[in-house]
Amino acid sequence: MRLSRYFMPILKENPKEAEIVSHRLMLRAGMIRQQSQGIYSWLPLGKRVLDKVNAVIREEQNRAGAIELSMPTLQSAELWQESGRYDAYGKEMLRIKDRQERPMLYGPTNEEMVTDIFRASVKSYKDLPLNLYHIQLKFRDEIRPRFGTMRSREFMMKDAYSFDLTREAAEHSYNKMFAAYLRTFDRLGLRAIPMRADTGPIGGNLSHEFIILADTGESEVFCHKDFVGFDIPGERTDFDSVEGLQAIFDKWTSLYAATSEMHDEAAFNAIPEGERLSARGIEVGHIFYFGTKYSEPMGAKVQGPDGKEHFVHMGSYGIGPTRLVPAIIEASHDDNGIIWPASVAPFDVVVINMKAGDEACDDTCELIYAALTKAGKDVLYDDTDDRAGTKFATADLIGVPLQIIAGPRAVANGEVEVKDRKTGARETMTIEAAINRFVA
Ligand code: 5CA
Repeated sequence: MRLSRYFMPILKENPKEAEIVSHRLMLRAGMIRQQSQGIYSWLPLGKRVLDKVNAVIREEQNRAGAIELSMPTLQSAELWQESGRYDAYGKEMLRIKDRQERPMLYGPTNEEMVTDIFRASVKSYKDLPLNLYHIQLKFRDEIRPRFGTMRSREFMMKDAYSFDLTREAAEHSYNKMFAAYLRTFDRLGLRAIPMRADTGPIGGNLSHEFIILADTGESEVFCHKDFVGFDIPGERTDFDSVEGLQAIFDKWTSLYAATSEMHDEAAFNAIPEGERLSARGIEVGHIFYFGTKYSEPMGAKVQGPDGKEHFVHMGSYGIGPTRLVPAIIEASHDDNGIIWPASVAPFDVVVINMKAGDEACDDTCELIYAALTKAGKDVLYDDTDDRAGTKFATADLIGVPLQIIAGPRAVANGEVEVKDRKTGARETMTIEAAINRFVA
């Protein structure tokens, strides 16, 4: 992508409305724009990051055996009347009428709709276990939308829904998502700690929030310090192994960890003082087991091996991609801007032409740009005629992990500089070596 032809509206000044660093940097880097309170457009740079976050989420959901589909944002009120949540959900639900005056709503979550899909076609235990997910916009008319896309009214959610014949089988499904979440957040460069949580309007009795520690987080959390060093389940995790996944779950729930709603002061104080962690955190995922809460009122049942009909045991599993993007920034930035983990960086590398219009600089940059693009890298080429200082500031602000800097003096020697955004380390090398470093 040539920056001269891209759309990346950088802000020079710090936007006044931004209270936390991630919101400030997302606005400054031209990633998002507020359209009305708590409702955002994702501009091209932001969209790239969001897509990469979703790609990681999708890979790990698929690895754990979940199957992707797509459900609509608008739902009929009837489904919610069946489950009894239409009246219970309150003012957070945006209610709409169509031209026939039929009550509709903008979905805040999809338990009812997915249960409807399930009951229409699944009739036998032989089709279980089943886990269906989608990545879709949601709307919740939050009283206090704030911090940009961290807590917005319209937001994206990956929501998965599992169906099983028995409680034991449903616990295995729960553990699959538990392990998948540990892997997902790790791949996004985050250390998320699962904590016992309140189930709120989703319901049920088993629930964990995945929390990343951050001073600007909205949740107050209490846990054992050792979680910070726990091993993440590897790529070869066998998601079909009931014992293997139970062992992961048991290990990650063996020490105290709870949000303020579930906090047990006495249990926390039983931890030796030096090993206690009381901090603020950001909830990036939330998983629930709620048994037959929706399947019973909505009549979602299958025939079991005993020939009888059984209401299915369900769970739901949410991740907030549009919250994860600012959460990653909260965890990874410096005074100059964002520092993206490679897995979600909008570009792999930025090529900075320090003197656009200079033949040698132009040729060198074009050569590098073409070679890296051919090698399948996402390359941003700063071919604008801005001052070098402005270009450096922009490259640092948008947080691309590596920069290749081509200035007239180095280019005259057949060389360029490669800068690591995170460490700031610069290395001069031949043009060929620079290309090979990325292609290899
Ligand atoms: N149906 C269940 C799980 S699929 C559910 O709705 N869970 S939730 O309410 O906990 O939301 C799941 C995730 O969506 C949260 O962990 C959070 O990451 C994200 N999320 C929820 N509300 C917002 C919001 N207002 N803005 C941004 N992200 C949100």
